[in-house]
Amino acid sequence: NNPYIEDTILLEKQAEKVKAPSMYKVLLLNDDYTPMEFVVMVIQEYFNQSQESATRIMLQVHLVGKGVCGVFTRDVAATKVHQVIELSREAGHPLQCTMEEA
Ligand code: NFA
Repeated sequence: NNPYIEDTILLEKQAEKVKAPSMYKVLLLNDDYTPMEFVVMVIQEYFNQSQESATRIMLQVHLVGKGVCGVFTRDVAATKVHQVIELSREAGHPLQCTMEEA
């Protein structure tokens, strides 16, 4: 009786596949050697935070052991992790950066 039933079913199957991308937190981990100013600079430059916000995140990492710098799609999060680690190694610091599903 519904002449559009087959098209309707096709559209419903397609719609089921359209979902928001998984989001990932990018975290910095504390260590005993990376200078605080370097961590603040990294957070400002790679996570677009003000000096005040970057300082808050750095202190959270320093005091609690880890802290979230931002939440991104998987590819963007992975790129940030690699960029932060690369810059830290070039600067001779052991700073660790990682990602986990939000
Ligand atoms: N704990 C480091 C220090 O005392 C500072 C630091 C903060 C390192 C956040 C890594 C991440 N110099």
